[in-house]
Amino acid sequence: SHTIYRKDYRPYPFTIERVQLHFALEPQHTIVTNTMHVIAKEHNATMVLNGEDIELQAIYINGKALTSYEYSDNLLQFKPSETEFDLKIVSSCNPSANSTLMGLYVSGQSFFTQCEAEGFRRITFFPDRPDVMSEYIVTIEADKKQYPYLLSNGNLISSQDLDNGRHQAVWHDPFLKPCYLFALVAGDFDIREKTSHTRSGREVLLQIYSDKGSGDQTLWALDSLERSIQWDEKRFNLELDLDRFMIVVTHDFNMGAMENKGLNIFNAVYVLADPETATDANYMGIESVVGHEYFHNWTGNRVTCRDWFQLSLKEGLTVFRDQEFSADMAARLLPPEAALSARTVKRIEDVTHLRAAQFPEDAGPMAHPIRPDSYQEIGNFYTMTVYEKGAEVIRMQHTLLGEEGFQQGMQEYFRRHDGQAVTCDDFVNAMESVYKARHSGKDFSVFRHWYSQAGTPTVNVQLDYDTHQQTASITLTQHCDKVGVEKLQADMEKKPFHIPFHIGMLNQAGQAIPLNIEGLEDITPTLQNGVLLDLKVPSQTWVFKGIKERPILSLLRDFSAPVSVIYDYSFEELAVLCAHDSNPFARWEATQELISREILRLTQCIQEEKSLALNPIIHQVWQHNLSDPLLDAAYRTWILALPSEKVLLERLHPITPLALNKALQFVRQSLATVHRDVWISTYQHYHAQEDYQPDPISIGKRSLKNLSLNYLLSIKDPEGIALAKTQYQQAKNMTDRMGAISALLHYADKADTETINQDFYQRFENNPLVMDKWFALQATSAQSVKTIRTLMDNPLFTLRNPNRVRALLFQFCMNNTEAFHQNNGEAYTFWAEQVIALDAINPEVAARFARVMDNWQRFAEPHKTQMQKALQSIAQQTALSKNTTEIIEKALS
Ligand code: B3K
Ligand code: ZN
Repeated sequence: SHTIYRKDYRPYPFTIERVQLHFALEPQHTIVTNTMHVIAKEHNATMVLNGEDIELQAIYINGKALTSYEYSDNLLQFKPSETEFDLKIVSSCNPSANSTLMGLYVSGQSFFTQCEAEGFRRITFFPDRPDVMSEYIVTIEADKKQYPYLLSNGNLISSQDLDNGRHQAVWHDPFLKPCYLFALVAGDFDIREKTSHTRSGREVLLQIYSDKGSGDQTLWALDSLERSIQWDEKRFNLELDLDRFMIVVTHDFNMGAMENKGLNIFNAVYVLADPETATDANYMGIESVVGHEYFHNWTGNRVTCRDWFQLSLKEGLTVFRDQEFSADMAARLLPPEAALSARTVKRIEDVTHLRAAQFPEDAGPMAHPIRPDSYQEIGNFYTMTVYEKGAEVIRMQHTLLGEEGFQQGMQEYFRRHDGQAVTCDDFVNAMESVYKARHSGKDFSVFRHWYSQAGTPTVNVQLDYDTHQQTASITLTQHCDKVGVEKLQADMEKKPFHIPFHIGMLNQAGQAIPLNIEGLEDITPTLQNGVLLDLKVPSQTWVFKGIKERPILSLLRDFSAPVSVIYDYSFEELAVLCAHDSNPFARWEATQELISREILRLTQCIQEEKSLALNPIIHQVWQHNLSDPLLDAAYRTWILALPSEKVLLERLHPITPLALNKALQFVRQSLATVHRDVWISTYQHYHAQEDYQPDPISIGKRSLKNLSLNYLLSIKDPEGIALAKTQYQQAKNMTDRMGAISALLHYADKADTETINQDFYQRFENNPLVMDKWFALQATSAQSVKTIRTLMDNPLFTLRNPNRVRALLFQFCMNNTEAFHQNNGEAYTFWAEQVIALDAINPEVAARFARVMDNWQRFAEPHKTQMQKALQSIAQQTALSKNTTEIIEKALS
């Protein structure tokens, strides 16, 4: 397959000042007339336009038919004889046959578009690259009865009725934009709207369009949008630049949502919510994605990417912004202690997500720097690395600069680049200019390696305590192996990363030790009794004076850098941190580290068929944290929960999924048995029937209650089962209902769950988002592939709807260890079959699904060989998409 390299970037030799689009919409045959005003920037250049899956009807230059052009391999090329001209291209497409959900497609009864990254070429011929920015005027013409609403970016200029029951609308977007931000929607919708005022007093119209009958489920999304607007004004000094901001819902969408200028298009799961059908996690997801897409209006749209290698410029930065938005919203109105706890819970969630999904990516065949150097298919690079690790790299700059310095850097970035298509380097340059001014010329030259190198660095920590001198010397040593494509570059030498490493020290009684240090210039001001060590070289030692006893180290507080820490803790030291660390993030981390070590040890015991017993220190820690009155429910849930199975799998060499799963079950059951009465009383304490509110305090109570239920059901405790059944039946909100049914389906016997499982189905049969939850529950609790095949025969299942595919197939293959990794390898064959079937329908989603086997080489036998065979059976297919080909090729290389 064809590889594209970052180093090959060349500017486009033409400016396309203005694009006038005319759409004559028909589901099976839409005609697009595209008139571009073009100005040549170079003498004698060839004009190259992309076009894919569309039929070329005619080309005109200044009204005269053009006959001398070349058209092959999805490229239309010609040499214009003039330097400034109107180029008109007429083409047609078939939106109802478009199952890729890229370009113009039909979902339900409506038309939608998705252009990022390279979907605009499926609508019309155009230089489909983000550095070609134009003004758009869009005319949409369609049947009025079927499509009463005709939407595009910017402002509505006019609308009028036409003959034959048709009508048209004309939209104008005053801001220059790349074509990936173009959007069109046509259909019939419920609308919820409100007018709001920006900080400078401008009136703006905020609207949410959703399928008929769902308008009463858009309140939370609309409020989230208004909060996003206000937050961006307050925290980032950025104001909405449009008079009108629209969100439209679709049920068929390849991902979460899309930030098209003024016309965001959203997967229904990130808009529709009411207490009966949406969980707390859904509410939080909506707030975060509505925020994310809105924040793109500045970070992505006003300043966009020069080329797709720069994707993290907008995505890493915008994820960082949405994480901070969610944290600020969670902490809002709370007293300082509770606010810190709420922010920490958000941080724990984000870090867990990073470790569970990005760390494996960074250790596998698809590993790439946050700014990749090459790709075959850009659709495959909307990754955890570009997004979530990208956000960590922005967060480190925030840590190094402080909030005030970071905001100064942002202002400088917009001062330099507003209205431009730029690079990650441009962003770092703006931040660096502030850093240099504030830190006497220190620069970001080492920091930039985060953009050019892949892999998760390890930081080895060594403590040397000198009793006589009362000094504690801390030595940090970093290391990062070559990963992914780096391994193929023989001459590449990995350079050190710039790692801001936040630490604290505790004495043996668990009290914080105030830190004094030699060589103060390497240290930023004190953070909650801790310090930030600025590691920029392979290895460095810091000496702390006046330390009266051997300290217990609290390391990488708040996860100040995306690294793995190696330090030889004793169980006793970890137990002190688990109970006393004043940094709540580090305290949670200690609980996870303690129990992870134990789970990994037990996994080994299972492999060796030894008997199992849980270290009593674990029970002491859980006992302490179950009853510590200072902890709020949300935070307590996290420090009493077991680590993510995915995070644990990463620590096994080789990966033995079934043994790990057994060890996890053993630990869960052991904690459930020993603390059984406390789980019951905790459940009862937090099980209040209040009116549903998605605020962090109420969410925390529900999560601790549902965690208790899970522990209790893991040992099939009869009282626990009864509580779960009652909770299901009396539930007034989906969080309670899901908490109960999920615990029952995953742990109880079938006889105890069948009625409830059927009740859930019948109750919500007509709600696709809730049926996705039902399919996901079946997928994660299924015992075998056979069950999944039966579910695929259910009339509500279809491979054409990405949400349904994610609910059933992704969930089974990614979140059901026991059934997916059965020793007979049957599920791997099933997976390969489904990748192939899905690839013929939707390559972007299929390629994502194909990544299930990314780290097959690290699995133990018999898994490894079986997985390889499954991968090979896909590789042998002749008509595989570019997307899936890249994933499979890399996995097998
Ligand atoms: N920018 C979009 C990504 C769309 C990519 C589709 N292949 C969503 C987001 O990050 O906000
Ligand atoms: Zn984004």
